Amino acid sequence: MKVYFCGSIRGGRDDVTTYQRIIQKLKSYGSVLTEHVGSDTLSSWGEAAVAEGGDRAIHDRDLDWLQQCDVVVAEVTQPSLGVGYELGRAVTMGKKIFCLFRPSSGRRLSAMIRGADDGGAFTVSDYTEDNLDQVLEQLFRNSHPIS
Ligand code: 6IA
Repeated sequence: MKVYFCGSIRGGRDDVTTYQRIIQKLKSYGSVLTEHVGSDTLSSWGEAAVAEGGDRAIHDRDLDWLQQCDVVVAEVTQPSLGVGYELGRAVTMGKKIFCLFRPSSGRRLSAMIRGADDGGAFTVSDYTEDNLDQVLEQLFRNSHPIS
């Protein structure tokens, strides 16, 4: 199974250790196409230097991976335009989507994400640092992605 993980990059890197935890867990279900999202060395400003082809190349490569994946997992606590865009594109591609939100952050999730939960292909799950593993296990137990 190919998993596309979304997490904030230029939107802010406050939750990067949580992204790393999620990615580690996701690797027990399949290959994670976007492991760099959890990278410690990817600062919110410095990634342009790393990406030789610039923003266009990042966008096109990510959409290509999004097309290939079986399931999209997005950590949506830290607001990110890129993550919101990826989710919108994933919906039109008909992908299975799991969003993870941490209410203890004190933030309120966008109505466009919370309100997209249809109890089927698009789900939003609230989690805590303590129950993250169990929430992921439950999501993957109940899902039947293609291949
Ligand atoms: O608006 P944001 O930057 O917060 O958007 C974050 C989302 O867009 C993530 O879920 C990524 O999938 C995608 N994204 C944004 N910037 C990059 C990027 N930069 N590389 C890959 N995906 C990105 C360069 C990284 C470097 C290691 C080559």
